[in-house]
Amino acid sequence: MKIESSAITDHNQDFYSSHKTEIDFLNKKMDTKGFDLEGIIKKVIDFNVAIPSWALGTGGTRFGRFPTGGEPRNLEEKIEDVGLLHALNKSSGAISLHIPWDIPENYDNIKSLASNLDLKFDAVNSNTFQDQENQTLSYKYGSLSHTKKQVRQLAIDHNKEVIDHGIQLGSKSITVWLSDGSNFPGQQNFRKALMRTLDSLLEIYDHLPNDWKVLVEYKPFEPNFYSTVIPDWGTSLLLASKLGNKAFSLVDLGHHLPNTNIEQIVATLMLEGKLGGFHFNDSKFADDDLTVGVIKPYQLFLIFNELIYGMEDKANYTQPLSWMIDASHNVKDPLEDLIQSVEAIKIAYAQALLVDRQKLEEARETNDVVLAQNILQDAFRTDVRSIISEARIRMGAACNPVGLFRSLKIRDQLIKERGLKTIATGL
Ligand SMILES: [Mn+2]
Repeated sequence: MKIESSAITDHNQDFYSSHKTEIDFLNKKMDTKGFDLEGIIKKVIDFNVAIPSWALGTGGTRFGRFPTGGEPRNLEEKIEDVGLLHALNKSSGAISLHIPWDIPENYDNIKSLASNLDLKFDAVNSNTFQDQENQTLSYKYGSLSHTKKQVRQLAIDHNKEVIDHGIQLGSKSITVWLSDGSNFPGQQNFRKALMRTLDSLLEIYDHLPNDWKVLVEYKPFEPNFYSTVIPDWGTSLLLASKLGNKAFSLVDLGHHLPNTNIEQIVATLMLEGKLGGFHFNDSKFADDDLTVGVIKPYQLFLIFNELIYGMEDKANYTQPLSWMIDASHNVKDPLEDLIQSVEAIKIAYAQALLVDRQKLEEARETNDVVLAQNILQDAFRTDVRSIISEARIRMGAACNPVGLFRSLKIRDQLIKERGLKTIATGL
């Protein structure tokens, strides 16, 4: 299905007068504080977040799965769903594919479908955390770190193949997340496993085109519960540094132990010019795949505060980060959930743009702890939703995307088109 632009215009008309009151009020307030609201609106407009193909279907847990209905059955329908999202919010203009779940049958058809919906292809993702049908060697005991050379070679070749698919589609990066690790003390030689992983990554790195990046993702536990080969940002940075200047670390918010100071990790990686990508989600405990900003919005704001420092540091920020949502959980309509996630990201970004950095720096230099805290919280407690709405209106997106999604009965239409019992590839 397609959303007509007239549906969006009509929808926005209903919001316009109340929105105008709110944005005018905020504009006056920010003006007296010396902020350029216009510049902030432009930055919010320019901020796009890629949607992963696996977030378009209802996620499951190891206990079960409760599909929503009308879920995309193939790559074409996944792209159509991202097209719907992008039509509603004009901020989800890229899709991130997962190979082998999303191997295109015809590159040209897939590319023209995407470009008709104003979508690009973000990072491609490899998968060596499960065995594929007819796979003769198993990843049960690891992939790029496996003790057997033949298994490592299978995983290396797979990653090269993922890069080749990405080249055809116009992607510029590959994200490597390994589930490799061990479940029991003694099972794995840490040193050998890390060295084997580096050797494997070097082979993959050699296959990268010049204008490509490899993003090395880390995770402290799960599916392995004693150790993972790339558990933390230190190991990721170590590997990325050894690989070369086309290799970067990728921070996934859910891939940290509780209470980790993620904003400090962001600050350090960006100072080193080694942060390449970002996966947004939220969690109460670990990799919970919850909607961005639903549990820890202040942390998200603090992370954006550091991301802005990083992006403004022109000497070390030489190429744009890959921004992506990485979440897939099991009770909401996946499209409504993604709309909420993109909104939460933009809110945190806009709030962080309202930090008075000069005053904050002065407070820090004079060790005025109270003032420093107040400056940050003053920005965090500003209601910036009218900025997000203003950005949406200017881009031709819906003022209230979830509201329009519901009033147009998009899920009902998708169920009518695709059926109630549909399962996306890979889920
Ligand atoms: Mn991730």
